Parts: sequence; structure tokens; C-alpha cells
Amino acid sequence: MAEQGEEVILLDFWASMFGMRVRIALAEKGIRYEYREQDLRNKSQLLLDSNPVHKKIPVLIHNGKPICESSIIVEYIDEVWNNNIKAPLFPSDCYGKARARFWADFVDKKFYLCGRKLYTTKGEEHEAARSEFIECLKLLEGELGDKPYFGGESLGFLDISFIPFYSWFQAYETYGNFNFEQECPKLFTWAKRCIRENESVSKTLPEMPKVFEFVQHLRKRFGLDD
Ligand code: GS8
Repeated sequence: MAEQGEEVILLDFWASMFGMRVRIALAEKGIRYEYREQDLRNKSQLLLDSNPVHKKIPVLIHNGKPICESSIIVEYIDEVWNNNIKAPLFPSDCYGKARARFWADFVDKKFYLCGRKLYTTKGEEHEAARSEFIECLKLLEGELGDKPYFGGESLGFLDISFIPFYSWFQAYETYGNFNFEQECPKLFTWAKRCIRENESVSKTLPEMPKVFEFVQHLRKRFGLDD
């Protein structure tokens, strides 16, 4: 729990998988904070001042000091509020840490971008993105192996980096025309487990149909649907 007199503010947007990472990490550590929903089409001065480089959410403002980039924020949270209730988010060995960071980086650089293409492109580009997306899922499933969580027995950094995307799966499945459970049964079971066993996750992830509706609006705005 944040110490008395500490001020923790989160600039976020409800459907953002990057923002969800931070919300899950804060919930894991039991930190009280002020949530400030941002209008990304009309950015607040606070957001522009807090993240002048990327001008993106999420931004965590801790005692007036902004921290940007979701993975960096999650690591910060793990380091600052390391006292108590829950185990650290990273494994204690350096190799395990490096591995968790590597795969989280893969989620950001490869998986996220392929996923976006499923609902923003058509034709050949879409077909290529679809194959690549399923390949990414299978690689992640390989990294999970037979473990309950990516880091072992409990929710850790890579789980937190990846599970927010689950709330986008109705959109991914619909526009990517595939079935997650059939393609990657172990990963599907992992997603269900993350939600079932962790209130930090179940309380953070929005309902899939709500995200799906949001994606439908995005497609209309991009001129992909009428
Ligand atoms: C990505 C944040 C991001 O894309 C992170 O924090 O991990 N690498 C960053 N934020 C989006 C909303 S989620 O799709 C955002 O703020 N977009 C506003 C914009 O691009 O103008």
C-alpha cells in the first residue's frame, strides 16, 4: 500500500493493454492510486507534460514524478513497493529476469503489431499478419511450456505483460478468423487461470465484447467498415 502522504496517479485509457499492465501491477502490490482516464484524441496538458517524448499513456506519476512506458512502469512498481504482501514480479535469477524481459519485448514489438494488423489491414497484408500472429502465439505457448505461469508458480512480469491482450481476443479471433483455444490450448488455459486465480487480473481486464465494440468503432473510423 502506498505510504501515507504518497501521491500515485495513473494516466490511462480503459482499453489499453499497456495501461492494464500497470493497473494489474498496482493491484498486485495493493497500492492505492488515482485513476485519470485520458482522451487520446484530445490529449490533456498533464499527459503532454508528463510524456513529452511519446505523448502516450500509460504514465504513472509518483509524488509528482512521471514514469513512462508500461514495462518500465511495472518494473518501477516492483522495485519501489517491494516490501510485502506479494512475491516480487521477477524471478530472482538473472537469467530468468532476462528471459521474462525478452519475451515481454517480443509481445511489444512483434505480437502487438501483428495483432493490430488483424483489424486494420486487408488482403495480402492481412493474410501475412494472420499467419504471423498465430506463429507468435505458438512461440509464446512454447515459452510457457507446462508451467502454470510464465515465471513458474505465480503471476509474474511476463504474465502481466501479456494477459491484458486476452481482453482483445474476441476482436483478434473475429478479424483474424481463427480459434484461440483450438490453436493454442495451453495458452488458452493459462489465460483462464490468470483470470480465475488473480483478482488483480479479473478486476482489471474489461469485458471482451466491450473491447470488440471499441474495435468495431476503430474500423469504421479507419474506413474499413461502413
Ligand atoms: C505503448 C503505449 C501506447 O501505445 C508502452 O507504454 O508500453 N510502448 C508503450 N499507448 C497508446 C494507447 S494503447 O494503444 C497511446 O497512448 N496512443 C496515443 C497516441 O499514439 O497518440
